[in-house]
Amino acid sequence: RRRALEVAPYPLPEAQAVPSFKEALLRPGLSVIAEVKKQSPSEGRIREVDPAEAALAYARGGARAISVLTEPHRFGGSLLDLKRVREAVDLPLLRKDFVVDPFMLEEARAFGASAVLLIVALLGELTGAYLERARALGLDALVEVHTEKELEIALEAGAEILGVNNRDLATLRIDLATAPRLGRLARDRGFEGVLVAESGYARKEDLRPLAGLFDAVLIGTSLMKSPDLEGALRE
Ligand code: IGP
Repeated sequence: RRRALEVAPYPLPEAQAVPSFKEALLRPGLSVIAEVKKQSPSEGRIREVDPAEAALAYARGGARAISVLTEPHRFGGSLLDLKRVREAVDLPLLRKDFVVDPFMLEEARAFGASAVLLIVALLGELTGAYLERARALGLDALVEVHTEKELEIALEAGAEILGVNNRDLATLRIDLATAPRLGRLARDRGFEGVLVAESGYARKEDLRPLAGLFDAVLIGTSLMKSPDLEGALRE
């Protein structure tokens, strides 16, 4: 165990019991992870919203889990947003951030997350070590890939929840063919875990290629932009 992992930059609140992210996604049908996201690099300002109120509307609309952006500079999020959402709803929460330090896992746990996002494009061969650390803290990990090479690393690392991002994080471009393509490839390679399609979903018919292949879909922008958060989810 590396010594650096034992040194906390600041004291954290004691972690509370949280519901299982993985179990929630495995319920029958395509589970929706609804995202609270006030701004993004591709959209700029999306919506001025109280994260707790948005999460409540999502919960009433039938979301099975909620993703909360905590990244401050590009996405206008914070750990306080995560904490507020934790206090507002009973659903499992995903801490959505660019995790690049093990301490961010401890933070996620302390502020009420059930799961963290691990982006293979950022972590590369370190993905397995982060996955192990997350597990040791009782956190699920959504391991995000966008290419075949990244998929290989994720499978090698032992990911149990695999997220295929339709958005290329370098160009910010969306291609909705990415998720079905890499999802199928993952299943062909024997992946039996939870499959999550991410980014760019705005219309009901966009979800059709996911049926029977994916367990869940992560939707942010299109929900955030709709005047009625609860109604948009029910559709
Ligand atoms: C949601 P969208 O297009 O519905 O807003 O996408 C989610 O997939 C997106 O926010 C996301 C993301 C990320 C954000 C996926 N991976 C990594 C920040 C970092």
